[in-house]
Amino acid sequence: MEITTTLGEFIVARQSEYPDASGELSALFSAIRLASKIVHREVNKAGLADISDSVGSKNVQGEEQKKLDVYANEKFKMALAARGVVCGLASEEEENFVLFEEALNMNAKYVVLIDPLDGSSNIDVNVSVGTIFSIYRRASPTGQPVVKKDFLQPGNNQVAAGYVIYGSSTMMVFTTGNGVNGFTYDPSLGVYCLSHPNMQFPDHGRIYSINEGNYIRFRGGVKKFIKYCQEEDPETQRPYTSRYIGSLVSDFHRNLIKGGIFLYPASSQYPEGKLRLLYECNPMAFLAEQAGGRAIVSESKSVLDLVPTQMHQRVPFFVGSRALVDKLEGFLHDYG
Ligand code: P6P
Repeated sequence: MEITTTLGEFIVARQSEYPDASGELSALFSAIRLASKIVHREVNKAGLADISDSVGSKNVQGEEQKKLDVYANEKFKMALAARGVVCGLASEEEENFVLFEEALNMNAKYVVLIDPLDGSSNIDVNVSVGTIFSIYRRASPTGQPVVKKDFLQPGNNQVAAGYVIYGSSTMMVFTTGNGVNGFTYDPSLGVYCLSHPNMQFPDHGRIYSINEGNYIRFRGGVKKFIKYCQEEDPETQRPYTSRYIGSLVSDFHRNLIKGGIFLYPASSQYPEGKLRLLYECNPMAFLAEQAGGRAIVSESKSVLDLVPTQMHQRVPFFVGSRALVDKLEGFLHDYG
């Protein structure tokens, strides 16, 4: 790949569009970029090192922690603390939010919420995984320790959000509220290069992504939508194609490029839904809307409008091409 624009050049060039031209957000992105390169290196040799095993502990979700989960969490935490531009962090791997107590950090204006390695159960079978991040300005005054309300902000308050997908290539896809851009990592040069400028969800699509093994546990509207996708109708190019990787970042990324809808509904197994609002649904919803798509938790309720109440709150999640989310919404309205 010839060098187009590196991530660093892109951020500097567009710094003038950031609400904070002082370069703090640029430094924050630099920390995320560095940590992602370290995680990329470890993910790509997981099969060789004994790093993909479980550590024998469970996270606050009660999920088995993989060594890479813990490793990725530590690397992002260290990189973000070191730059002095983040005053606190919330993570899927941390029960409570983490204070960055260095004086420099206490005066920092940003908080970061992160799923350091989403889909990590797939590492043992060599399926792509990802990091998801979400950035807010702190809600409480600078110069004092962050408090819970700094993290329980509605998704509409996000300053920036993105993901890193560790797949056949490693890519960083992010938004600062001015559209979505994708950068592919070139390990031989150690830089991310702009490869997918101005990413947009196709208005329509033929892919639906849902764990159909849970069909019997879904409510009527979701069941009706699944059957709609499976009906024969050449005019609307149905039946659609079912594609489900079981790694949110991978399913989202494919649908962003090809068009489609991802669904993780509430069910009898997960009455509130499985995915976490703060560091999975909100950042992906911000990206989706910036890319011309939609993200809802239920009929006419946008993910980004929700005011969170808990750090690890789960919500139903429907995200993707506008026409497909609209269609699903109709079934949720008619059938619940
Ligand atoms: P299920 C991975 O564990 C994850 O949090 C998301 O990345 C993924 O979309 C979802 O769970 C898969 O869940 O129940 O279908 O295995």
